[in-house]
Amino acid sequence: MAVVLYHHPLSRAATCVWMLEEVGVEHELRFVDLMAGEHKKPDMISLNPMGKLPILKDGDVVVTETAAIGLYLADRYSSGKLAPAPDDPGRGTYLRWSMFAPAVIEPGLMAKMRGWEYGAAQAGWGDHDSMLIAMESAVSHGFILGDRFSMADIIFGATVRFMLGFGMLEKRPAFTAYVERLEKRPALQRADERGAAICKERGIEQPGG
Ligand SMILES: N[C@@H](CCC(=O)N[C@@H](CS)C(=O)NCC(=O)O)C(=O)O
Repeated sequence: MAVVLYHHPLSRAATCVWMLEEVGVEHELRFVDLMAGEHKKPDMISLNPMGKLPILKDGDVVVTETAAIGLYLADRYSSGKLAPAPDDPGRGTYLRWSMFAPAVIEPGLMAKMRGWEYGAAQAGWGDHDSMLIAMESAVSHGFILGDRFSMADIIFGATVRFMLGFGMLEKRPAFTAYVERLEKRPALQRADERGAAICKERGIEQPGG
């Protein structure tokens, strides 16, 4: 099979399963045992020198970084649908919030949780309150592109969903309503079911499960 996702169900690779389910491309999930340190073995390091999941292989193309995997899959297999075309007026908004998740939300919430001291003007993720207001502005009107669901909603939305689930993000109404909208997606439900089935099969305990 051309498309292979190196996967562990309790990792960001779970988000990539949702991406693959939405895009509808045939693929294989290749289990990497994070607990046994398989992601630090030479064959994995040769694909991702960071020694981290997820890793997507599409033929000879290797893509790491969850957001990049989403943008790649949408452009390659769902252009004009999950990815607005380059000349679509929604393209800028789509890219903006796709990048916001790993560049601002992830470090911003980690900084908050760990009580990091930093200068908000120098740190790319800025101050916490501004970040929350920006996030609300992105999703309070529906999906990132309004009525149109796109890959940006998986990249941004999976981050919001995960951070809410782990109590790292304030439960503001705009965020909880957004996650409710996302959880209606059959592709997300299928991805969750696949993750749960792999956990069951391999005896992996799911948080809260
Ligand atoms: N920036 C990366 C983060 C990847 C990452 O931190 N993956 C975690 C699992 S969710 C991992 O592989 N951790 C194992 C380790 O670093 O040893 C992305 O967005 O994909």
